[in-house]
Amino acid sequence: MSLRRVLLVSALLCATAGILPATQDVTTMTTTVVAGSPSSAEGYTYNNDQLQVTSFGTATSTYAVTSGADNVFIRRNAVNNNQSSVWYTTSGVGTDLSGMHYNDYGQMLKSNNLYGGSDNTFANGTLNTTGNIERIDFTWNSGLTVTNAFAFAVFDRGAVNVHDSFAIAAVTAIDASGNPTAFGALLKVAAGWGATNPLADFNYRFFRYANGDNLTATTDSTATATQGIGGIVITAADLGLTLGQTIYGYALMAQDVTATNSAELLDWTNSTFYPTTTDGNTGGGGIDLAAINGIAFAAVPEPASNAALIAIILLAAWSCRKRKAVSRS
Ligand SMILES: [Ca+2]
Ligand SMILES: [Ca+2]
Ligand SMILES: [Ca+2]
Repeated sequence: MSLRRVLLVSALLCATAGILPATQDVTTMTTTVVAGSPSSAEGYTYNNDQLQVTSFGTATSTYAVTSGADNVFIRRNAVNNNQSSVWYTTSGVGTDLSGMHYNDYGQMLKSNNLYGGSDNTFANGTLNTTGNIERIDFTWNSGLTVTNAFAFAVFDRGAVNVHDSFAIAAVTAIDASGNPTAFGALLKVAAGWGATNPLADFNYRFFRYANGDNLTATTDSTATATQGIGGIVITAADLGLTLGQTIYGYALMAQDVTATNSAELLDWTNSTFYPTTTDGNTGGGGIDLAAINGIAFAAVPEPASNAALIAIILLAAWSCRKRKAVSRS
């Protein structure tokens, strides 16, 4: 095989081995239960179990957890009530809850535990079902290298086909404390995704808080409901990233963000870019994140990288030449 032919075949293979397909629903989940010992908080018994996601599947790929974020930052406006809403899965015994009690909203969000999450995350207002959250950042201090297997994922509590809209952008630079200093392209995901819930309906209880990220003194914990969990994969291509690029995490926002560049995305206290009137509807800021955030995933087995493909082709070409040389001798 001539060198020109090797390069042509390599180029064709590289073109088809590009970045994985765009936003796909999560259809299956593999989980591990880490059992805890019951304890009390805010008048309830928490079993302190953790239902961890270890991998999940889409129609075409399986993704496994590769790492967790070092930092989480909850960015709030100074206009709406300084509130948070959380849900915890009920255990089936009296008013007991399955998971762990978290004292901090951000730590709860990145705890890799399907037994809890946030409710109406980006809804703005004064009702106790709303608050002042505009952006949530999950960052890795040492950065992540973008491969063609790399992905993030977002999980929402809700009914099939009515999962909430949101916006997401990769963090492309951070300061010494892990705060984003630059963002990549903004991706808006419309409401109505999730034709399959990989976690079936369960019973849960709402907890409302009126002290920012502090989750130690609930103002109301009377309401209960039943829903499942859906998930959606966000690939490097979805975020406009290139192979080999170093990123430092991602930020979630409501879909009504009007920012069109990195400088505007950074400016979460500017109501021109981050409206302080975001509603809690499915097509607004009503996303109910499962506590599976700030996790990097990778498709398994990892698709061969472009470099690996070129190496395989060159090896095959070399082996062909060698065989020809042997047959001539
Ligand atoms: Ca939802
Ligand atoms: Ca808002
Ligand atoms: Ca909601």
